[in-house]
Amino acid sequence: MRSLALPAALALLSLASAAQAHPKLVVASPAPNATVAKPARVALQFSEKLMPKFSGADLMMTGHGGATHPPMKVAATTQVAPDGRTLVVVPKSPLGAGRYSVAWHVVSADTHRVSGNFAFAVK
Ligand SMILES: [Cu+2]
Repeated sequence: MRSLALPAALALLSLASAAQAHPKLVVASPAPNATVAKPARVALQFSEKLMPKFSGADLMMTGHGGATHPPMKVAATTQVAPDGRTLVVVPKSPLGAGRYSVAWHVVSADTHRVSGNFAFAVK
């Protein structure tokens, strides 16, 4: 029976880890630490479908003109795209040259909450 028990245990283990998968940030545009020309939006694509009600992102300006300043929130709207797994942040007015950070938090369909942040620059 031992030869059967081990594969069964492994199968259970992989089921368990699939059920406990957390949403991961797969790709962001602008990419973390990138310097880009004025982006019309910031898009964050996750590995799992998100619950729109509990998912969002704050866009902050953290510096410009070579100086840093305390994070200033940028007026923007945030939505989950039709694919269900991409957060799209659209600033109300075009982003000026400077440094920005994006602080995101998402809850996936299986109720796991994950948050993170990254920075980018606009030239
Ligand atoms: Cu600034």
